[in-house]
Amino acid sequence: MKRLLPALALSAGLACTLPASAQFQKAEDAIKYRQAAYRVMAEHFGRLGAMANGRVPFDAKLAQENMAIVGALHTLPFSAFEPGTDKGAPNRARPEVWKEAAKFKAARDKLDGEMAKLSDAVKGGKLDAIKTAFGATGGACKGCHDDFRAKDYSAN
Ligand code: ASC
Repeated sequence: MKRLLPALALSAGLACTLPASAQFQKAEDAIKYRQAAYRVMAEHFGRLGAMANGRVPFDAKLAQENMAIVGALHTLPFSAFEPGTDKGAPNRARPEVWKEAAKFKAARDKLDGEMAKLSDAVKGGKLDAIKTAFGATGGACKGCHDDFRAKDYSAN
């Protein structure tokens, strides 16, 4: 018990510095997490796009590998837009992410739906269907960027 008490006091102290629902230690961690997820996703979405747009030859296996990564990553950033994570590190999230939470959720749902269709198309292995679904998914990315992403990074 003697050894447990300081540990309890320490964890209680730490808990006080965090918002109630925090999964991240600090806002900076959430910001870096979502930026990292977007960065890796963009890389693999881009590789898929290179095939969809004919810049590189279509390779069904490679398309599936890239899609698996994009499919896993695209939900991750949304766990990291907790209230209070507008500041903490330079970022481009506009205040509307939190002020218009229902609209942001709708944009996320739109992305989820288009991603599911893209995943089906990639599994189907037909380049025409992949092209169409890729375009629609890119449109969902862009729609959210237009409404919720600032042109410039915040200072902090
Ligand atoms: C990408 C990428 C995005 C989206 C967006 C679609 O490849 O990095 O953010 O597609 O540009 O409009």
